[in-house]
Amino acid sequence: MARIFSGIQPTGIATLGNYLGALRNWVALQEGEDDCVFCLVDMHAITNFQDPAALREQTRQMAALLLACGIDPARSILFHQSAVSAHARLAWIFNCVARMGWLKRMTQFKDKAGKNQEEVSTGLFVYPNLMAADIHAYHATKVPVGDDQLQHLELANDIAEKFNHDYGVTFFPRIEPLILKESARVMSLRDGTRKMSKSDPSDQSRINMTDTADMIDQKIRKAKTDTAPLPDNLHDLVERPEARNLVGIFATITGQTPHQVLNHFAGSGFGPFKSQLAEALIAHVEPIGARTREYLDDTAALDQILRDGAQAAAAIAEPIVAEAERLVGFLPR
Ligand code: AQP
Repeated sequence: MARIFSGIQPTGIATLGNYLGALRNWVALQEGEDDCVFCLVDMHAITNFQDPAALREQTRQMAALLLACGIDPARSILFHQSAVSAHARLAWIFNCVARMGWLKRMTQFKDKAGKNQEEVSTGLFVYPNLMAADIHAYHATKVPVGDDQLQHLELANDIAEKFNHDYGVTFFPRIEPLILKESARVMSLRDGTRKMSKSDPSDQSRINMTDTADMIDQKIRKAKTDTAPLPDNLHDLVERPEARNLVGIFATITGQTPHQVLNHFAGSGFGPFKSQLAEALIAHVEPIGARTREYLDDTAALDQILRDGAQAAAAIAEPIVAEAERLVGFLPR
């Protein structure tokens, strides 16, 4: 039996992108044989400034949403990262193992910092070291990731290898990415070349998993498209990123292939397609939003689930990180 670790940043309300690309896969993974550890990575979230009250609210909202999606605290560990100090302690050790040159090559840092590299937080720069610590603190060997995180996983393996080499041990295992065949990349409703993001300033760019039926309907109707009818084959969507994105969402949410969707809508304009898409999305998303609100109505119960999760997480991570601290030469705590 292996251990799976995955995290999500409470930087806003989870989007349809987070759901189709990650959360629904997490729910499926907990049905399998492996132990699952799911983490609300609030320490990663503050690499970009977060209003403190909003961060607290978003962390609870994300916990409620994960539960509403089907994460079951009786089967999986669900907690917030800052509640388990082992993450920060191991991240510091990894800050001292990883090399500047390795981090400078991370494309996500370059993308996120853009031309502003002197102004972003040092936390954003060492973010991959904390991510490596998140995983290695549990000796997790399987991590479900999208393509954009593969480079960070390779770095986590490089860090483990250097640690093992420097201290003459075989302590941290190799991590394998879990590339799920169904994992879908969902793009912005305003720009089919940018991914749908919970922190995008435009609410119209995304479907939030707590949006009401009216909001979903309105956002899909206003979603950017073009004037040509839908084609009968995928090749003709290559140059039409917005149309391709909507067809992809339709296919994923209804359990069809994009090809089947096009077979059905070929030659039609976007009107009927969009209304069926909105209908399918509402049927899927609205119950999750309603359950999320129910969990949020009882903050005390929600906080207790997170506290229990943190205790279970610490029971695994503490001895592993204590051993890493011993290996580097720290006196016992
Ligand atoms: N648009 C997307 N399509 C498919 N998968 C996505 N994920 C995020 N956006 C999409 C997947 O969701 C998981 C959790 O992501 P995260 O919160 O840790 O960070 P992120 O990838 O940076 O997600 P966001 O929504 O874009 O957050 P912000 O706006 O805060 O940066 C990951 O598995 C990710 O692949």
